[in-house]
Amino acid sequence: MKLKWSDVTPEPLYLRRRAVLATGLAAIAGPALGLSGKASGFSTDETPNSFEEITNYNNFYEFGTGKTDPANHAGQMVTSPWSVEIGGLVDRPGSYGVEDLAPEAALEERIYRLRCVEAWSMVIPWLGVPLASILNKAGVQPGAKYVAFRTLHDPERMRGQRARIIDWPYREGLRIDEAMHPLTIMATGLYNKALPNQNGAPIRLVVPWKYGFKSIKSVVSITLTDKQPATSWQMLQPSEYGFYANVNPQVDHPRWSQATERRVGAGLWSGRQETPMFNGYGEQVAGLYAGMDLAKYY
Ligand SMILES: Nc1nc2c(c(=O)[nH]1)N[C@H]1C(S)=C(S)[C@@H](COP(=O)(O)O)O[C@H]1N2
Ligand SMILES: [Mo]
Repeated sequence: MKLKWSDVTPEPLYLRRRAVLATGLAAIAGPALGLSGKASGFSTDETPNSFEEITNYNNFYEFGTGKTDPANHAGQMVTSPWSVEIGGLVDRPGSYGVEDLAPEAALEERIYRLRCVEAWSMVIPWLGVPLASILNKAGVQPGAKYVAFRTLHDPERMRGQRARIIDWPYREGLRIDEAMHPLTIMATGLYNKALPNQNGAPIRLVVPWKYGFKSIKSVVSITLTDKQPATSWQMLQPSEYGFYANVNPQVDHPRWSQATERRVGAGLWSGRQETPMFNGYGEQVAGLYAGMDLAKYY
């Protein structure tokens, strides 16, 4: 699906709809989660980046390592039909259609900050469903401790896969409690539109308190396991990229500081901004890591 700038909902209309959604979600989910305050408790009230920024400044190494490579080449990826193989420690393994996993009526808007490990950030209005709702469809067995994800492998259409930067396909993983957390979603859209290919069509993970590389795009398989799965960036450079990859301004990347970030599109005069612990989602997720040494489990 090719999107034009003119296809996007005009901003005033979009913001009004967003306000309505936020109020509704806060009423339903806020009290249940013990969340209060701004927006819905899930969504930030920060201004989203423009559709143009979100879809033209990307990391999707399957299409090249340049920031505009995905916008230029991801159109070649075939995203329909598409199915996601769910297997491992589940009651109902099988091949699931995207429409079954994320039916239109179940889609929620989540406006999340995205913090790349390279120290740039954006605010993105995703459309998606909680990953928990997908895992529950497959029936998680008690022995499942981790979830492993894989991206499509198609070197013919994914030109970046002809280079061996990564041991393709791209792999990611989460601990089961991270996967079941209400902030963790599988997105199928953004700005009220189907996900553009460069953002991980037709379905991708979004985990807002972790560095962006955890949010694996164009997912074709989800496997529940009892062992921590190998993940692409950790396989590539374990001293620089860990399994957890929680946003943490106190633990620097060996080659640069993680204390601050550059908000894409912020303009020439606004400086770098401070990066908050867990990308600002600490109130919701810090409990997942109680007692863990986050410098060791980075
Ligand atoms: N399959 C796959 N998923 C991926 C990547 C990738 O190269 N391949 N890049 C990751 C990185 S580093 C980031 S920052 C985010 C960027 O998501 P966006 O382009 O939608 O903003 O996607 C992540 N998911
Ligand atoms: Mo990233």
